[in-house]
This record gives sequence, structure tokens and C-alpha cells, in this order.
Amino acid sequence: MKITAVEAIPYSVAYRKPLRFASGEVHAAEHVLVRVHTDDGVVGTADAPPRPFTYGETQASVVAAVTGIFAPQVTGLSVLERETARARLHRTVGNPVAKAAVDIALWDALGRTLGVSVSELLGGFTDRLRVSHMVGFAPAARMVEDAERMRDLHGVTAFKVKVGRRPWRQDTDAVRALRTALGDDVELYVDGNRGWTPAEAAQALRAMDDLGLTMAEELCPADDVLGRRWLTQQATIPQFADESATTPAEITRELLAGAANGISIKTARTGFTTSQRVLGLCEGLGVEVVMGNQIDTQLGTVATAAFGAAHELSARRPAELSNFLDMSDDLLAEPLVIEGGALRVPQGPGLGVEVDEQQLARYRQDT
Ligand code: MUC
Ligand code: MG
Repeated sequence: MKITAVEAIPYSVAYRKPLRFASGEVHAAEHVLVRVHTDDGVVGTADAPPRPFTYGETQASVVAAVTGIFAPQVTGLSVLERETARARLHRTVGNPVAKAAVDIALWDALGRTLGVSVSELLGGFTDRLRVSHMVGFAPAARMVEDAERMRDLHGVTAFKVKVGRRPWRQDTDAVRALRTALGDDVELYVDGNRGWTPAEAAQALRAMDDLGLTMAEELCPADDVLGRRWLTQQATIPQFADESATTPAEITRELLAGAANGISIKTARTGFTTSQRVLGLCEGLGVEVVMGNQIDTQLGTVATAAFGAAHELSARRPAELSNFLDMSDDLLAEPLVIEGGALRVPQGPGLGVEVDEQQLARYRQDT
């Protein structure tokens, strides 16, 4: 059960259709595959998607942090010593995506060692999640086509629409076009990725008041401390925090300040061990969570699904699990399937999925 090595393998897989949003755009999954090896020959695996525009991490910085700092700190620990591993990782500030991947790979190794699914180890609440699809920036008609394709091919009936462009009317018009085309039975909510000022956000929310949105995520810059509080206090739908609330301490501050009333949990940035703390905090403070997407590959999606399905609170809302469908290829041996608007959590030991070594050899960038 002892960790003998931790690898960090940079790789790149292109997107067929890039995702565009207010803080950036992603054309290729330039990620890092993290693998934890144990002395029993077990290998735990996780995906690290660097997001420089959110956390400052890059593919090279994730490789450097994992191999240079974290691997020596966890090598020699048992895969059962997850709290010790977490404490050691947290001696270093920042680097959330690198830390999260080491944590998830460790849980995968633990599940494989015990022969149990990680989702069951974490809580085992359900074995499937309803799926929400993120619709990126495009002309309104193309955004409608994207959502209709997801509904027709995969039965998806919940959509997170990217907003935060200027002028804001192009976004409110696109959300209106989606509501008109998809009807009242689908769930729509919006994510601004910090694109609007509080005044723009308030105007845009008023312009969408009749569209039955269920929530709005991160409409304004995280540093607009009073502006975000002002917006949340007047909004008629819950305001969810994503980039402004990436640690338990930030989440506590945002919620107690009245600057948010829901939290996006991303396993890509808080792994499983810290995501459980985030979830407990949200439950204790009585706010909803959404399982968010960090533009995840299939492996990243499996981690989000394993965690989301493990607990009652994280399984309530549709989880953002579908954007891997826009990638040109993937590393997993068996593709994930979204059917009837839901994703079934893979059931094997650990995360229940295998990386295809030939695919990894094809896309890795370090050889
Ligand atoms: C989101 O919820 O903001 C966009 C960038 C990223 O890291 O995650 C996405 C989705
Ligand atoms: Mg977001």
C-alpha cells in the first residue's frame, strides 16, 4: 500500500469545437496525467487541467509542482494516509489543480488496492447523475444548435449558458433564443466568468427575469467585494460562486459576507479530500452546490461524477459532465456514455476506468 512514485505526464488533445467564455477560450486539452504507483503494483490516475486564467497554473507548472514538490512529499506514505498527504500538499500555497490531481490519483490507488469503487468509498449515495451541458460563446443560433444537439443525441435537459460579453444584450438575447427554442421544460442557468460589472450584471439579470433561470454563477470580478454583495442582495435567483470561492476559507468568507448563496464544487481544484470539506461546509451553512466542470476530459469527468454521486447534496442538481463530447479524442480505453440525460458512474475498483496506453503514447508531449 506504500506509494513508490508519482508521475506527471503532459499531453495535448485538440477540441473539435473550442469552448469560449468571458475569461478565455480552450482549443486543446493541454493537461497533465498524474499517476501514483504503489509497491503492490497498483496505479492510481487523475487528470490535471491547468487554467492559467483562473489559478495561474500552467501545464509546465503542474508538472514541476507534482514532480519537484509533491512527489517527494507523498512517496513512502500508505494510500490510507490521505490526511497526512493532504497536510503535506498544503504546506505549499496555491497550485490547486496539481494538488487535486495527486489527491484524486491517491484515492484511485486506494480504491484499486481495496477492490472498491471510489464513489462508494466516498459515500455511495447514487450511481448516476443528471447532466448539465455548458454552452459556450457563439452567435445565438449556433448556441441553440449546440443545445438542441445535446438534447437530441444525449437527452440532456439542463444547460449552463456562458454570459459576460459586452454589450450584455448579445448574451441576454442568446439566453432568450435558447428558452424559446428549448421550451419551458429545460433548466437554464448562466455563468459570467467575471465578465460583467455589478451594474451590468444587475441590468442583464433584470432583462432575463422572465426566462425562468435557476441560478447565476460568477457574474462579476472576484475582487468586486462590495459590488458582488450588492448584486447578490438584490438578485431574485441564487448567485453561485466559482472562481471567487476555490478554498474552504474563501467559501466561508463569500457565504458569510452574503456575496454568494451557492457554491460550484470542482474536483479538478479541490480533489476529493478537500471537496468533502467544501461539501460539509455548504451543508452546514445551508447552501446548494453544483458539480462544476473545469473543461474536463473523460478522466476528469469521471472524478467529478464519482464525487457528485457519492453524496446526497452533490447529487441533487444536474452536474456539468458533458464537455468532453467536444474533444477530438481522449485517453480512456472505454468512452463514457451520456444517455437519457444522465451519466452512470463507472463501477469498477477506484475510479473504474483505464487509460489506453497507446492513446497516451500518441498524445503525450514529453517523449
Ligand atoms: C466554469 O464553470 O467557469 C471555464 C473555465 C474553467 O476553468 O471552467 C469553465 C467553466
Ligand atoms: Mg464557472
